[in-house]
Amino acid sequence: MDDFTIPQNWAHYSAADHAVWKTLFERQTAMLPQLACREFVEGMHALPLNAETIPDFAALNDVLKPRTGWQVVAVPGLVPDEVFFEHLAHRRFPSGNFIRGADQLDYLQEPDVFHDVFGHVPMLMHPVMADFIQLYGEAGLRAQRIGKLTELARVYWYTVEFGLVKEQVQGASGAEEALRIYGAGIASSFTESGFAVQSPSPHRIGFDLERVMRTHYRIDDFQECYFVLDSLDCLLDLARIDFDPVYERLNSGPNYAPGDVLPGDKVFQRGDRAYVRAQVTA
Ligand code: HBI
Ligand code: FE
Repeated sequence: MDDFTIPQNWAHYSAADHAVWKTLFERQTAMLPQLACREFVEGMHALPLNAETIPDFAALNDVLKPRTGWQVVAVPGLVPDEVFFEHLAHRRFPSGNFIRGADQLDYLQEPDVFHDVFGHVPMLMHPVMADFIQLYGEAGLRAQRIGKLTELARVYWYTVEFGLVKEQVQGASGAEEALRIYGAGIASSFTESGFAVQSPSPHRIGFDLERVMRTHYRIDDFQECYFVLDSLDCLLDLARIDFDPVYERLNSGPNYAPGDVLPGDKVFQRGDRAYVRAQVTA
């Protein structure tokens, strides 16, 4: 099977490409120490990332591979699901080798090198996330064979892409609990980083596997709901779960809209949904 990998062709990036990286990189590195979880920030600092140039995957892999066994491979953009899962199952993270244009800093349809490298690779330095994404790749291959990919993809979406995690931080009056970003879709977005953590608009609800697998998500705008892990270690439990009985239960019962809050939810914050309402009337 064609694995869709291509050479990164680092020498082909233009000065304008590097300049876009610099803009994105400087915005996120200024903001994330206050908003992202400790593990993300540590991963970010431990990697050979800098503002001036788009990273060279070979240099990233020199640090990443000895740490968690992962490596970054270049692909032209979105790849077929099966190809994507095969890579993940073998601890290869496919990264778009292109970068968005300066006119698309805040929105793009296909994952580019900034989303894939800046958003995902810091967490791939963490052993728990490293194991979780590999197991997700294996689960994805199976889910695809048995027609359950829609449900499984929601787990990835609401964790790896848009997850928040509880963290103890030092507040003005001692240790307090805060919600922090670990999801790459948030961490790579200037506008959504602040929104996800600080806005009164979205719901923030404790992660529950079956609840999440019944919940639709939006791909075209900020999330209406973020799911919160008690700690990153919860991903390990999640990775060990036998999904087959869960899939079985999902054959009946409801699906939920992104903005729903249910009686059984552990609500960290019920959003006022002001942002969503403004979009509808706009
Ligand atoms: N391809 N390059 C790339 N990156 C992704 O995140 C990606 C993909 N192909 C399929 C896919 N994601 C998702 O649809 C699966 O997680 C279901
Ligand atoms: Fe992603």
